[in-house]
Amino acid sequence: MIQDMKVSYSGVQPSGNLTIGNYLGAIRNFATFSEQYKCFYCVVDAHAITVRQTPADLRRRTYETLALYMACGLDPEKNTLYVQSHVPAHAELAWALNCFTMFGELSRMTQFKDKSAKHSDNINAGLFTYPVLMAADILLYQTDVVPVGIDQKQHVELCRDIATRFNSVFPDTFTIPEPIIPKTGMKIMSLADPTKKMSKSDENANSVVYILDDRDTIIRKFKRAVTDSDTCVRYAEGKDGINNLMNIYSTFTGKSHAEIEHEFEGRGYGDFKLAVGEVCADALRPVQETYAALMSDKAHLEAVMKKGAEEASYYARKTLSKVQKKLGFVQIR
Ligand code: ATP
Ligand code: LTN
Repeated sequence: MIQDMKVSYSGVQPSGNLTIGNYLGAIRNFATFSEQYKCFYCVVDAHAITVRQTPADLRRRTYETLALYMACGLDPEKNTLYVQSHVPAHAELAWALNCFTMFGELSRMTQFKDKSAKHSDNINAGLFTYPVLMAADILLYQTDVVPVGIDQKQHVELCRDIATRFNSVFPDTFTIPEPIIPKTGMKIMSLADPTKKMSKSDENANSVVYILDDRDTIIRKFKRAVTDSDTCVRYAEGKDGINNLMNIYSTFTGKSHAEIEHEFEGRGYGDFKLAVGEVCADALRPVQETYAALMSDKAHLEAVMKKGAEEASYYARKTLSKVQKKLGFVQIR
């Protein structure tokens, strides 16, 4: 709680062009908390460097991710929007929490196993302790809810375990957060391999629909999406490609699977794929227009970053100094 309001916190890595998975699973939902919660949404650049990044790209994507937050409806007057590296308390708390996190717990994290398989030449300690920095992000703001896609549920659960362990030694330090996973859109799959999560760092651009793809590209990508040899649009086990397209259509339109099956009865996959492409392109158009306007004013984005960093630092320092006192660190002013 901050000033009698519950707190919502989430983050996105500036590690690539954002996808409709990031949009439907996370960012689109962030704005729904703005009225009733005190909201902090962070561009987590420190997390992004756990995988090798080209510095100029990381810098550009940091601006782009902030602009996309705003284009997706996050008003910087109502939400604290900021960049993780601008608030050093994150790194400081992460160190303390490292000392309350077990090697075995981190070894079990699915994202660590996946990413270390994918980047076998660079299995660095940061990749291993990534969830501890994420726990620090969340716990610094006494967060109540963390809106994320289902792939991040395990990390939020570890954060709860770390906070509970810390609180059992030093009572009343942290609020224990809850993950909030959307009912639809929680896991958008790759269009080329619908058994794999759609991911912004996928090398095959055709498997991913980016928030900033133009209408023709969106429609072309959906047209090419891998499906099956059946012809009937229905949700069923073993039809991963169609199930994924139905989930995407359902998340954009609010229609249930039964309604979608009814709408496309007697029509082939071609019609359905075109319809998915169209609803997606229509929904993204206003986001793309606002984004273009925001990106043309870098000074404004920097002003938002600065204000966000000041606001976030105020709350983060409060929690950090409470933790430091409890741990027995000498405070000097
Ligand atoms: P990377 O490929 O670099 O690991 P990513 O595409 O998985 O990145 P993140 O920055 O790790 O994206 O995730 C930001 C948010 O988007 C998280 O809340 C995550 O759960 C959500 N998210 C990412 N991909 C998907 C997806 N395919 N479906 C639903 N939610 C997703
Ligand atoms: N690990 C997340 C990004 C992230 C995050 C957070 C999400 C970093 N810090 C705090 C929620 C809360 C990811 O890879 N998607």
